[in-house]
Amino acid sequence: MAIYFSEPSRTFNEYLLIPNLTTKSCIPANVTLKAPLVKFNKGETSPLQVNIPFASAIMQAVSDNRMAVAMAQCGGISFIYGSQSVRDQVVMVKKVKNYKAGFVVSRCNLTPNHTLQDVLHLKEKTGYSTIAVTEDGTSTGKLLGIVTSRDYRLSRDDRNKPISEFMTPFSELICGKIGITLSDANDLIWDHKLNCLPIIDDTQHLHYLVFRKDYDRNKENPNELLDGNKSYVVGAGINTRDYEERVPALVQAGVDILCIDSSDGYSEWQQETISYIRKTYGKEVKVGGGNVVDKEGFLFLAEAGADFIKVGIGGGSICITREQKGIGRGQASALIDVAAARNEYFEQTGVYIPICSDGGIVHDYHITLALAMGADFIMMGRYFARFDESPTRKLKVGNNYVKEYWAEGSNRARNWQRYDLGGEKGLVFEEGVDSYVPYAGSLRENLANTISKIKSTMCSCGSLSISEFHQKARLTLISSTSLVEGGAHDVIVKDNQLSGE
Ligand code: RVP
Repeated sequence: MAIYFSEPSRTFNEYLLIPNLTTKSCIPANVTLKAPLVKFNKGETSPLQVNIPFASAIMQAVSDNRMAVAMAQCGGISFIYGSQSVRDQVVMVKKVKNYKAGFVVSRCNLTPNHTLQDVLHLKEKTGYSTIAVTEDGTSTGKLLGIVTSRDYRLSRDDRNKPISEFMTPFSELICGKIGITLSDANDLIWDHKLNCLPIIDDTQHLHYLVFRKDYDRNKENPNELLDGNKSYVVGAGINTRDYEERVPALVQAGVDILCIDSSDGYSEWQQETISYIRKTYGKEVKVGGGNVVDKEGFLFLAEAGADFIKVGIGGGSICITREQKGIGRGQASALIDVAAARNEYFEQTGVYIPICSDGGIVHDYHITLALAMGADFIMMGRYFARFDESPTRKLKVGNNYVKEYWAEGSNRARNWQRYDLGGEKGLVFEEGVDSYVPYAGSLRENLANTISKIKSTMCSCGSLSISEFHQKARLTLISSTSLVEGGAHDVIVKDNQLSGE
């Protein structure tokens, strides 16, 4: 007879945290979000850690080299998508590992139709005074000019004056071509007495800005995640088909960690892939497995030798696996079970295997709940797809800006290896959709906001680190009526001030 789980599958929305005593030293500034990425023995620390517990999803629409650099600068990690040729994936990994500090993606961007008032707003919001003027107002749009505080006089200029009337136009700019070295870029800056050198490609699209002052990298990115050679740390997705070709190429390119990307990781295919890596590289090459949703799946991958284990089936925002195949589990229940299995395994073996909660994060507080439930780090797709740094197009739909976001199991990505169960090659039916997500601006600003919410909740729960949070968190299931009570209710909310994250 079939086995029935006695508890229903629960989602993050069904839980809330109960505060613990907040001591006076328990302030956000004292909270660390450092988290282990790979397994380690009791009493030791993980050989690979993240400074913030965030990983960007192994997806075409999320994790390319640009996202990976931005994530590492903020202290997290990207897993560059594997649903591309080995060669292309290697190029992306190399771009991250060879990324030259000093080349920054423009943080302040407007279009020529914006006004002086917009310039002043942006300056006040970000603290930066150099603004790239691009055709579409993005950091990678066609460069049309630059605005600095030297281009306007507040005492004289009308605030409604369009940027096109006072910017330094492209025709008067000195630019560097993509591929230029930092030292050549600095020479140009000195020779032409510039403050900032835009780096463009053959189609005049902006890639980076290089600033005159040799800026203090550490101050700019206090959390950045670097390897022993001071290159950014990056991960990559692999599959259970072409690993004998893909893994050596990625290792050669300097990848720091691999993750087998699959919707269902409780399989002999994953065991075989991990075993190949162990036989070829011993413990040197780190590899995560998944996804699983219960103790059995966890133990199988733990025994197979996975360095971390990813949790979640069917909870992704673009995922229709549950509808198509009828498999999956509410993300909260999956995580709670796997975390318990991880803790039991740790007690029995002395080996701590980090778990990653993958998919289904809708609100920032869901991240905090996932950490409370035992996740070491959180993988997200939708969250990151919304930012400038994701690889997809930004479009205007109606009155709103959106970014494209498509599933790996959609016809668009055709990542059939992710859903492979042996046998014939190819995507037989879709397990995901092609969609838009609301455009949300820059990764850095949004992450800072999310992180401050997480730290604040951790303080309310009396926890200064994720491991302390794992021990101390107290959670309650909520009823559907208390869910209503949790939002603004019985008032008329002005404008859309509570649109949230
Ligand atoms: P979300 O953050 O909710 O957008 O979910 C992202 C996750 O969804 C990915 O990390 C991956 O595990 C899963 N995914 C990606 N494609 C598909 C699919 O086609 N079903 N699912």
